[in-house]
Amino acid sequence: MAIEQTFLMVKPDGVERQVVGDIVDRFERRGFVMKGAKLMVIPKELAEKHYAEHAERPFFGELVDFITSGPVFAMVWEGENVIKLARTMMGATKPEESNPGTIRGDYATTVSHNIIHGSDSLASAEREIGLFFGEDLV
Ligand code: DGI
Repeated sequence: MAIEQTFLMVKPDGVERQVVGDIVDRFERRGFVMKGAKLMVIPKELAEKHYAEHAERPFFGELVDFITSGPVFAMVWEGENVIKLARTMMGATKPEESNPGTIRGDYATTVSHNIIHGSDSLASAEREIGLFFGEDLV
């Protein structure tokens, strides 16, 4: 398995609840390496590009409003199989399916305010890292 990079982001609810440190700690303990990080408020245009695949969904407006509602902590993490393993550590999108011990299973009870975003494929990881960090990685 090749070394990969993925884009992870603590959403506004996670920043507000002060779980950034715990989330960073989980990925560090697992053995992944942080390659970029920034606290930022996402401009609406960037949010719409980031979530473009959901543009036709009924919850798109709500999704963009939420993700731009306060600071997020955007990160790039590197390691073997990190895209898939980070998704496992995040837990499922639906709260009734996210197991205790996962980030969402420990902190989230709703599908919309679910603490963390993580790329779901190599193509999305490359696209999202480009959108948020460009070449700006260590
Ligand atoms: O990759 P995920 O974040 O696990 O899930 P996704 O790509 O299917 O959806 C992206 C985000 O959109 C998700 O984290 C929360 C939001 N979302 C997904 N399904 C629903 C939703 N928001 C609302 N309000 N209702 C939904 O059914």
